[in-house]
Amino acid sequence: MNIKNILARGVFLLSLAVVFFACTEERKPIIPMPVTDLSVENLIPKPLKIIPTNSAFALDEFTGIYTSKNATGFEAVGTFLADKLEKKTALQLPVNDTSLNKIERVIYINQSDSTELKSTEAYQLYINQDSIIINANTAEGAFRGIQTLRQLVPETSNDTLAVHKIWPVPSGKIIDNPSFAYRGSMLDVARHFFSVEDVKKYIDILSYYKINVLHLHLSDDQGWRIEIKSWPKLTEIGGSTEVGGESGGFYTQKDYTEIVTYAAERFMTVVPEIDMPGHTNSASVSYPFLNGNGKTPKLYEGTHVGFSTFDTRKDTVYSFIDDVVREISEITPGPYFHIGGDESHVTKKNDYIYFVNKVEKIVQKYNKRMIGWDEVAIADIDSTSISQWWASEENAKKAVEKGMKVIVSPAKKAYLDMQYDTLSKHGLHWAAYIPVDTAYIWTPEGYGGIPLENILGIEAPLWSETISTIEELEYLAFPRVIGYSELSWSTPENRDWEDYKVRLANQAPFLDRMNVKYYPSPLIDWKKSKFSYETIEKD
Ligand code: TNX
Repeated sequence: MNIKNILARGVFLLSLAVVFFACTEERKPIIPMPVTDLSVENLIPKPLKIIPTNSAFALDEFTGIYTSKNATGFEAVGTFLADKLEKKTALQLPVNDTSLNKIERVIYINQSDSTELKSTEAYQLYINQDSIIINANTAEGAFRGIQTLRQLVPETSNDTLAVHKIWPVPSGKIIDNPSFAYRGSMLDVARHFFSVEDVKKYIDILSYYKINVLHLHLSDDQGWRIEIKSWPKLTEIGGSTEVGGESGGFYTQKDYTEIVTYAAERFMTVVPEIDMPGHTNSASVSYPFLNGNGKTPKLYEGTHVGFSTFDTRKDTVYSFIDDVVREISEITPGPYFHIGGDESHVTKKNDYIYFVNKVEKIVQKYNKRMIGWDEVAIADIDSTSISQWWASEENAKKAVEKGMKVIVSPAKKAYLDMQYDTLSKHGLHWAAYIPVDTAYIWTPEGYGGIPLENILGIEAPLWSETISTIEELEYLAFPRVIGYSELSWSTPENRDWEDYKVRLANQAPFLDRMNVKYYPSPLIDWKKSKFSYETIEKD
C-alpha cells in the first residue's frame, strides 16, 4: 500500500469514526496482539472520556508519522513525538515522508475545526488497528494529545527477543479537554540557584503530565537571578550567593531565553517573578538607594522572611522597576508578569498599597497581566490582575470582590516544599505535612468558596530553602506534582485516589528511565523497574 492510500484511509477513518466505533464487525489484527483495554491504561492526568475497543495498534518500524499540511506547528509536534518515541523504543519513525514504501501504519496528527474541540488544548485520539489519528484545533492541542499517546506506548516491546518488535497501543477513542487553563508549578531559583539544564529537565517532565505554566521566582532576599542589562550589579553582587552561603548564580538574558524557548516548544508559558517591595535584600545590597533607610545591607544567606523593603515613595525606585519590568517583558513571550508582593512585613500598609498600584501600571505599560501573591488584593487593583492565593482566605475573597481571577496555591495543600512526613529528608512544615494522598485528595473547584469562574487554575510552588540539587528538587516535587497535574486537568468525577494511586505506581518505569529521583512514598505500590524501591531509598 502506498502512503497516499494510507493517508486517504486515515482521513476516511476519521470521517467515519462514528460508524467505525459503532461497527460490530470484528477486524482481524495484522499481528497477533495481547489483549488490551484502553480504559485501564495508566494515564495521568485522566482524560475526560475513554472508550475502549479492545484491540490494538501495533507500533513498529513500519509506522510513519504524518501531520496536516499548512497547519502551524503541527509538523514540529510530529517531530517531537518521533524524537520521544525513538528515545523510548529506538524506532526511527519518519515524519511526513511520503517517499517510503515500507510504511504500513500511520500516526496522523490532524488539524480539525470540529466544534467538539472545546478549547485550544482539546484533542481527540482515535486508535485503530492500522491508524492513530489525533485531532486538534491547534498545535497546542495536538501537543497535549501526543503526551497521552506517549503514555500509552508500553515501556518495553511485546517480545524483546523477537526480530519484529511491536509496541501494542490499546485501541479506542479518547476525548479530552482541560478543566483549568492555568496548570502550573513554581520553582524558587532565588534561595538556591538551579542551572538551565536542571530547569529544562523539570520542564520536560512537567510537560509530559500536561502542566503548561512554569513560574520562576527570580529574586528574593538571598539572590537576584536574572541579568538586567541596565542594572548590572543586581547579578554581579546580588546574584553572588544563596542560602547557606554557596556560590549562587544567575541566568543571563540568553540563558533565560533558552529556558523560555524550551518551554514554548512544550507549549508551556514561563511566568517571571520579581518579588517586591519585600524580599528585596539582594537588590538593595546591589543598589542601596532602593531601600531608603540610608544603610547598605549585607548579602543574606539565612532563611528568615519579611525584613526587607523598597522605599515606596521614591521616584528613582519606580524608574528602576520600570527598567526591570521592561527588560524582562521584552524576553518573555507569555502574557504574565508576577510582582510578588508577599510578606512585606516592614512596609507600612499605605505604602504597600501605593506601591502595588504603581507597579501594576508599570506591568500594564509593558503589555503584561500582573500576578501577585494574595496580599496584593488589598491594593486598588484592576480586575485584569490576578491574585495567587497561598495563605489568606480573606485576601482571596477580596480578589473575587474585585472581579479578579485567582490562582489556587494553598500552602497546606499545594506547597511542594512541605515535608511528606516527619521523616522527610528535605522541606519545611510550617503549613502542614503533605503526604502524597493529602496532596491529591482535595477539590480546587470552589476551594474556600471561590466561585469556579474566578479560578484561573492551580499552581504548586516549590520553594528552595532546603534543597540545592536537582535530586533534592525531584524528591520534593515528585510524585506530588503529578497529582496536581490531574487536579488541574481532570474533572472531579474522573478523580479518585484509589484509582489514581495505581496509575501513579505505574509511572515508576517512566520516572526511572528519565532518571527522576522521586520520593518513593510507602503509600504507593511502585511498579518495579530497573531501579528497585531499595535502590532509590539508598540514593
Ligand atoms: C512563604 S509563600 C513564602 C516564601 C517561603 C515559603 C516557604 C510565599 C508567598 N512566601 O517566601 O519561601 O513560605 O514555604
